[in-house]
Amino acid sequence: MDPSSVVQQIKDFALTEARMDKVGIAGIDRFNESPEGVHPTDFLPGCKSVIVFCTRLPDGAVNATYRTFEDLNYNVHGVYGAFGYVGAPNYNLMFANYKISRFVEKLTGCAAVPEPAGPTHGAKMMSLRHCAYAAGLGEFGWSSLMLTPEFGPRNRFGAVLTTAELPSDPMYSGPRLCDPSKCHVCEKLCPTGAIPPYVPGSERLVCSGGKEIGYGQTNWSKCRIMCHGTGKDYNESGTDLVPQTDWDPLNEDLDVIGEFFDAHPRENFHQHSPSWKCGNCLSYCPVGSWYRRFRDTGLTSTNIDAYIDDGWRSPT
Ligand code: B12
Ligand code: SF4
Ligand code: SF4
Repeated sequence: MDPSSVVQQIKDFALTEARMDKVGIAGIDRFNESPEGVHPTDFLPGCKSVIVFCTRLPDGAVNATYRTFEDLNYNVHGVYGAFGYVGAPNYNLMFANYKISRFVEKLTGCAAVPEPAGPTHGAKMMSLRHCAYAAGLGEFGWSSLMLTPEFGPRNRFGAVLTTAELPSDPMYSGPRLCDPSKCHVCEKLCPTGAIPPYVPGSERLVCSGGKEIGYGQTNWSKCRIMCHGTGKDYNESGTDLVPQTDWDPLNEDLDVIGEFFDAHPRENFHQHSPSWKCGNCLSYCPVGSWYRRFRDTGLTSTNIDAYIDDGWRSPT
């Protein structure tokens, strides 16, 4: 069968039957720089292509983070957990993965492996943001999130690995989406300081498809303090699980998170512990029509321009 017709059928299926918002393909050579253990062939021997897709987060789900941080209405944050993070988006991706992998197997006769989309499904995972970059869906932002021109960071990714050899999509070649020398929104609005200030030369460099890009070295322990809901406003412990003064925790300082949420599974929403209790870097990033979607609609009253130099505007 003509490879371009196979690709077209797979993409049409992903965008219609599987209801994804974007799809791209990365040939196996795009993963030449994957670390050992998370290369696609570690998951599927003989893997030749990775089909990567995303589901856009509804603006109404993103609204829940504004209500939490701007109105201090912590109860609303469950809406973000359910419809912006671990609930609907992960399950939407899980079913899309399943459908697309079955379609690819039927169409090509080759093996197709659905990759889990989030921690809900356990096990070691490939890095889906690197998969999305490799498939040309967008570029990394300083926050380390993957930005698509259409939705900025407000999308979640899924991937299907296959032994079918499919032509790669071009790498993203539009205007640079993020300029951390001018935009400091994610750094300044990160409540734990997990996202460092931009310092030239401090970025983590990655390369795929001959295109190198750098992004900030986010401190995951600091990020987890917020995402896992350790603050007393975010769980029923009555106290901060990790002292608010401990802004540079070691992994063992965070063990208490697992212990608390193991004992309070009601608060976890099908996960080992919640991981949706923040999301500011995702919600306030200007890329992806932020002003039109969120400022002009009145969903947020935060003046992100206070954290942008020289009137910089994202190209999308
Ligand atoms: C665990 C996890 C977390 C943890 C820890 C984060 C971490 N990266 O360790 C916590 C809870 C803190 C977290 C927070 C958030 N997360 Co999270 N998280 C994940 C998860 C489930 C696994 C990440 C992981 O450990 N990957 C495995 C390691 C190997 O990958 P890595 O660290 O990215 O890769 C490193 C290397 O191995 C190497 N590498 C790996 N593969 C490759 C390939 C190539 C080609 C190259 C060159 C290099 C390379 O480069 C990296 C640098 O060392 C992913 C889903 C997934 N499977 O990707 C979502 C995921 C990264 N999270 C996501 C989101 C949305 C969030 C939050 C916004 C959640 C929220 N509260 O709203 C925050 C954002 C924080 C931020 N600034 O990025 C989305 C990101 C979407 C996007 N637009 O980019 C993902 C992709 C889930 C999804 N299905 O879309 N998350
Ligand atoms: S908030 Fe600004 S610096 Fe951060 S990722 Fe988005 S565009 Fe880049
Ligand atoms: S999710 Fe919150 S704590 Fe984590 S990096 Fe983003 S803004 Fe910072």
